Amino acid sequence: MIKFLLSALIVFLFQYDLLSQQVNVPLIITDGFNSDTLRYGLDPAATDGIDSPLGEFELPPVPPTGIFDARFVGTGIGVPIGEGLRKDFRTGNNSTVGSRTHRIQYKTGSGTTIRLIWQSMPPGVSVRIQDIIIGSLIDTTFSGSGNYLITNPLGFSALNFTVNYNLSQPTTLNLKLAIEGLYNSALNNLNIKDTVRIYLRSASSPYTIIDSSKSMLDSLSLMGTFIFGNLTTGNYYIAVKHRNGLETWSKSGGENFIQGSTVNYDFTTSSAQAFGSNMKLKGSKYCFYSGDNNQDGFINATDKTQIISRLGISGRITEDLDGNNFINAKDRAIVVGNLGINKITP
Ligand SMILES: [Ca+2]
Ligand SMILES: [Ca+2]
Repeated sequence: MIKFLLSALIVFLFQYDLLSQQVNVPLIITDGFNSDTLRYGLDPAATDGIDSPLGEFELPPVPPTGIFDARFVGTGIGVPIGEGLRKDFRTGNNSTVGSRTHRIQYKTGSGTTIRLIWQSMPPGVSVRIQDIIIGSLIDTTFSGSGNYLITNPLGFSALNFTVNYNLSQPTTLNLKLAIEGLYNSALNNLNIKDTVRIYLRSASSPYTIIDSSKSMLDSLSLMGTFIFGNLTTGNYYIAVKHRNGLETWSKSGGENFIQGSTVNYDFTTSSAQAFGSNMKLKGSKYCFYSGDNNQDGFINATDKTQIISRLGISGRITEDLDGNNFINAKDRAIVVGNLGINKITP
């Protein structure tokens, strides 16, 4: 029973943490005899002031000489936290990119030095500590696990404590598409696994490229997973490039991407899934046109000539439109069937 309650509690805490999107980082401060754990971080509900719902509370005044103390203070940085806090959270969440400035203040009890100890800081979080006199007598940045010794805590009794958060969460696109030449309609698969590159482009003119990602299409599922690290929430066109496929964009208006979450898009279900309905039905699947061998957005005589010049050659080369590792009349027939087809974009 106790075991069950414990695991239920762990599940609850884990989920709560995910839901709250809170970032909570400990910092141990010790004089070698006594120590305190301060906590800093981000919470969507936090303010610069004292947030009692998050467990922040104002400490009593600093104790007299000879008694150890460590706290966050607001002096000199314009933060309204009274006598100070052990826990100092600021507005943000687990995808924040930016910095937050705190100030730590400490004094020894029985010891003569102060040591800062940090362990397993979250990836993407780093802290710069600087003296408050000129900012360069102590100036060091830390992350991960480690510690820092202040040998003269009377001279340096407080430090500016700037936390840099670079927590942007990657966004995932699960994309399904078929490329005409590679698609085998009888088996409903691709003859080979092949690489495609996705450009996410702004949904409004001039349709700037915001991010790109390369991945392999699975030959059985016709799917690839693409990870984007640079995009913020918004509407984007999914523009697809393949070594001999005609560049094809997703349907008019763009798709909504929420940073850190997953988008699914299937080009194969309807010609309307492509901008300008620029796809070809093969069997039951709508496919990207094959044959833009020089990737200029036109399937024309130049692409045909490129195939003819390589007839009879073996290997994994651009002009092998059907992916059988050989350039022959079948590849030529595909490009001939598509002559005059051009890419269509907004
Ligand atoms: Ca071309
Ligand atoms: Ca071939």
